Amino acid sequence: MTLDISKIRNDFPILNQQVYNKPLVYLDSAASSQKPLQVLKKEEQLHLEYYGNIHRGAHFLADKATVEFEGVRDLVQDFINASSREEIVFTKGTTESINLVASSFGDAFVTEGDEIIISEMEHHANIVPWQLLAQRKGATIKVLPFLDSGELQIEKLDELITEKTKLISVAHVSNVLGTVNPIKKIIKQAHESGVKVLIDGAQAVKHMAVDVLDLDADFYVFSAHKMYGPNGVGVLYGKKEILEQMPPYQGGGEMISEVKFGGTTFNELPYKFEAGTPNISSVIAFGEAIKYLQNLGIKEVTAYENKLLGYATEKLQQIPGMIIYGTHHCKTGVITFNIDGIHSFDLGTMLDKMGIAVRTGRLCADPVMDHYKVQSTVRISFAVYNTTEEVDIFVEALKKLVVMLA
Ligand code: C6P
Repeated sequence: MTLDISKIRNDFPILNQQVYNKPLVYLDSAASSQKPLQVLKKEEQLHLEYYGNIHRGAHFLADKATVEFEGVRDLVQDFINASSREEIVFTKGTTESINLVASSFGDAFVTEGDEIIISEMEHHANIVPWQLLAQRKGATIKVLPFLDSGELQIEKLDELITEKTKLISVAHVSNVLGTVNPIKKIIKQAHESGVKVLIDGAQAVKHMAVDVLDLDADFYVFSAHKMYGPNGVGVLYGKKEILEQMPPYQGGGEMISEVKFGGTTFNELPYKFEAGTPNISSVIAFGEAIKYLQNLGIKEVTAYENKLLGYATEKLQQIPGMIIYGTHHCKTGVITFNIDGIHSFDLGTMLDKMGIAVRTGRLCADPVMDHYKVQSTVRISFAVYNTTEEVDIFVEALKKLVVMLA
């Protein structure tokens, strides 16, 4: 079944506007995607009809909100094919999910002299929490490098994994290079040495089907706001037997079973990791984002976005001075580039004035910038609502800017 993109665009009224008297072309969905009406309406409906604090109320509103909230946990479980709903922990986002694991798994399992492997293409959110853990515990961070094409050098894992390795944490898809990493292979190899693996799926979940059981991932984390959901919500998937052995991340209401001044017992999974009142309205609206993607059909979405990526790549390669970072054939979602002799910030600012929203800068991935010895880049990123016509508008704008600024 092919997707009806103009029908899809009707679900995103924000796209149908002019900025600086130019039709908006939104090419920044890797930073945050826009939200369909279904998501926006759900949040409004909750506040108009049945808002109440969850898990605590002895009244109709609280009960209804609780049922809806817990229903979204089931939707997430189904969406990533987890074996049980207890394995789905709601967080603020990918960043908090990684911090939770670094803190809690780190406390339980990482000791002085241990090693954690991350890759050279990680977002800062998948670097800094491990550095903080390493500092606390006297552990070491080792880095799996990538080739200029954007391909991870996974053959180097053999020499990187030692008997001291406790965890490998790697992106499913790079937010700069777009590379889709061979995570199933990485996980298999890690498990052969008894090493656990966390997958940062922030840039993957809206583009492709994710099956945590098939991957055998120990942890898989992502944010709702990059997959048509509200901001302020993320997911930590963790295998039940590992989560059970991990201590709580934060203390407070909800995460306890019984509190005495002499000592506290903790709640069962997943509540042990959900201290305090969660982001009730955003979680409930997130359910609509998952349904939205499922109704479109994730396979159709993948195929359409890959077509867009191929189309845009081919057009961009024809622009003189174009340098694309990340040219691996297994790629999705983003194109990061510079044009020889033109500053990326100038391009970004001028594109904005032409109605085209892109991201510029270091993309929260300093090591990737260092790899290519660049200070800054321009990135375009796609979602299912983008069109080849928008790519044409962007490419024509870029051609004009090359003439103006070079
Ligand atoms: N990348 C980008 O423009 P949060 O902020 O917690 O929702 O996601 C953090 C994060 C973690 N991992 C990867 C691979 C990411 O891409 C991001 C967020 C955005 O590339 C904002 S910096």
